[in-house]
Amino acid sequence: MLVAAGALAAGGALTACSSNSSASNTTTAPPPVTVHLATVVMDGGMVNHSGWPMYQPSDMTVPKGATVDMTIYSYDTGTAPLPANMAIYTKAAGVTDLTEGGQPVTTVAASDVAHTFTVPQLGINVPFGVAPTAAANSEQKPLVVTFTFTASKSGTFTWKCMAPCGSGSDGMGGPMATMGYMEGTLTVA
Ligand SMILES: [Cu+2]
Repeated sequence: MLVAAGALAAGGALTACSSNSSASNTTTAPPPVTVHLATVVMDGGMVNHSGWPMYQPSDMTVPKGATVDMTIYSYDTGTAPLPANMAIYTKAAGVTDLTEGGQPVTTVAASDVAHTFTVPQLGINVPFGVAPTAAANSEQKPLVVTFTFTASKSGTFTWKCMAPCGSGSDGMGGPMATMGYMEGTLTVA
């Protein structure tokens, strides 16, 4: 009501309305689309599969050309430090406005990394740390990771975690080598 009254007062009611979403007779390009995407990282205990942290969902689809506002809610409290030869994955890449726990982030110290969300073919890398320590007798809260990217290339791309959070001597086995756990697909269509 306030908006309508203001627009009328300004003598611009029709202009204000047509700028919202209805078709314009002077433009043929579709309006930019923003979509929201969310996934949750659970530790193995939460999915009854000890030692097998999991992204859920692990297969995601976004429209081509969309601006994707993505949120990762990570409940994992354990680190998986990146080794020196993987140091590149400590730096955020291919995304803007990365925040973790409400703070702007560009790099996560290798020793603090819990997981990454990495889409090699799209140049996207998002490292993040552990979930906040829960007070006694209170439920675990997630680390909230937010960022934005543009899905400009169509296809089905494999995303993966680059932090050695899995099994085996190098931490790259088990969930790190299994689709639906520490890897999955991002489809741009
Ligand atoms: Cu991981």
